[in-house]
Amino acid sequence: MAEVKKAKAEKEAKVADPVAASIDPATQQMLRRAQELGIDTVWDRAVTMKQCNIGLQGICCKNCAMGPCRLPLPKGGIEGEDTRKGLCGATPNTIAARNFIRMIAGGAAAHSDHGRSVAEVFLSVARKETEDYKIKDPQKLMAMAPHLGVETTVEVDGETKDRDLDEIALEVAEKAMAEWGKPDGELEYLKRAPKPLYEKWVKAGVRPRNIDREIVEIMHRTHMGVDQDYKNLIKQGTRAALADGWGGSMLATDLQDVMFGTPYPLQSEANLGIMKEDHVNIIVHGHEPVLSEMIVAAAASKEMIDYAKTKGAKGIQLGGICCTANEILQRHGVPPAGTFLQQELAIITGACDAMVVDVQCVFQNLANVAKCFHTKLITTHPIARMEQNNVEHIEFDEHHAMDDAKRIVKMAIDNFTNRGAEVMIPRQKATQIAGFGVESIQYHLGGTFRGNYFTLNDNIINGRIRGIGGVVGCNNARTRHNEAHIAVVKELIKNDVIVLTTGCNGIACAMEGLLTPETAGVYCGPGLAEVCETVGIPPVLHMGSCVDNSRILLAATEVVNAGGLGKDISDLPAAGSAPEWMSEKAISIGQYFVASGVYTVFGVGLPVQGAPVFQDYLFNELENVYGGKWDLVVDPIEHAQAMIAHIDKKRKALGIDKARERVLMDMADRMKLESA
Ligand code: BF8
Repeated sequence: MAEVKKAKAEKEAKVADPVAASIDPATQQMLRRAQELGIDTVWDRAVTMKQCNIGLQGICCKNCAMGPCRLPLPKGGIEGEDTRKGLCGATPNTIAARNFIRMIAGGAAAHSDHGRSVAEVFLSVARKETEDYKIKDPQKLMAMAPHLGVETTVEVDGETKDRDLDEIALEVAEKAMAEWGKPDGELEYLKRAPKPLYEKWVKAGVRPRNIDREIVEIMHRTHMGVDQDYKNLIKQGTRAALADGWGGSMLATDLQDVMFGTPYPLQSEANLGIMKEDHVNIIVHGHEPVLSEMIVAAAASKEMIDYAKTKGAKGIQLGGICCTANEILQRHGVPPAGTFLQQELAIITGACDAMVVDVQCVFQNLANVAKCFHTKLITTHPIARMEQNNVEHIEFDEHHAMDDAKRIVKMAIDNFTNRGAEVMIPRQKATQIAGFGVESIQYHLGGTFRGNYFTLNDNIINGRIRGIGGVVGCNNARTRHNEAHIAVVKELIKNDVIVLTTGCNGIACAMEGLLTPETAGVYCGPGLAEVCETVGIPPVLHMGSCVDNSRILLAATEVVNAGGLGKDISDLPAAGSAPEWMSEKAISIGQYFVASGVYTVFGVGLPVQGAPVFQDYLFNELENVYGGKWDLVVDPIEHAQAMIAHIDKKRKALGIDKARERVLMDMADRMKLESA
């Protein structure tokens, strides 16, 4: 009844109810503020704009001009043969599979084109064409080189010597660039996966040949009148998704680490309360960190801080939204001002002197909101411009990156004095420890002396840690902001499941204060709490942006390699989750996790529900091919419980389902378990 009343009130008012829109008080406050000022936000638009029920179920085909053909499920479900078909005869399975893999193409393209941009900058570094970027982490370069087939040593007169670093960098850059378009072979990084997984990909015939080709082939196969077999369509979807996770995204992560530094744990804060009334506030938003890295440096320079002081500001406060935020958080401790859904709200504070956007997850409505304030909205990427005339475009170029960054920071400083009286910054912000990655987990769990994943494996085997949950992904204005993210994560850690997070889930967890070691004593089950307290880590480890989901793949591989928990990722007591997803990138990530052997649960809904046979293929049969499968569970507690049930199933299969005394396992013990 209360729900009906609320819906009715919303309908009459045509604006969102702030408390129903978000669990976060800062967001609620700013949403109220927006409504007072008569500025519409994504939540208000979600009240007035109804979703298309047929599109939601994935059974609308608009791939030719005889359509759109809409194939709704008959009322009361399908009895007997499913006779639905489009004008050309396309079945619901074909249509849903085409739509699904087109989403994979979109997601894989976004991640991988980001990776390509990074590789291009790295090529400029290797060719010494830019002064602004350098190799910051040569160790990471040496670590990634062999995976691209680049030698790091050379034989001279029968002696093995280290190769010149510049030479290695150039070859790595060229090899990396070739991954997008080489004519023969397969992606080099596929062999980083555990061998049994690689062999599954060989058997299924899904090894990506090069990144671009797999995405193009999706567009060809889903053109009118081409691939008409949902199994064959999803096979291509898998190829493109693997080209993302084990290709474009992984290369983006590696090369960003080489140029900008590999993240190590650091302290920061999160939420809109990081903005400061007496400072120049610059918010960077989007995904590619190449420009924001320079903005971080420019904003920290004495020259710019002194200049800000001449305008009456006490300093410069940099903050972020979305995954650009995660990138500069992980490496520099710059605090995120919020998740994807809070982007308009950062401007509505009235204290945002410049918002600098690059690519992906950027609302076009930002320009309309910026018009109501003094905020300079600056686009920076040639492929992502806005039509509104209040938007400035400063095109970033790696050859004069620092000049571009200084120009942008100066523009923000000059704008500080133009602020109106309408500043309102919520006070909420939470402390967080972020900056985890494959390397730092290894270090944290064993120190420099015996740094390895053995300690993690031992604690999983002895049952203190029940399993691993990867919880990632977006917010979605069709669900209550952050509610499912936080409920899923809390339910997992309560049940001793350690959580690896990326993307907007990472920001949501930070806002909720879940990214501190102290959280362990409050929310975790006794086993996980004990491990976190002993080692000094939070129970939720922030691994970075969405391209950094590749870090989760590699961490899982390290767990397999450390022994005792099976021979493949699909053997691990682990599960993946995206409770509030919305983006095509999430579908690509979901598919590469499934194809890497992970049981992957989505919330919200999946656009396959109108094609039950195709859905069943994703939700059940894919497990026979890769060991991983999709699932959809909307209720967050049931969602987490489904992950826990899967983790328990895997523990049982490994013979570690009985509570065990903590014993330090040696290699012989682990081998015994493996052969059990
Ligand atoms: O790439 S989690 S809303 S910001 S798509 Fe976008 Fe989703 Fe956030 Fe990062 Ni990922």
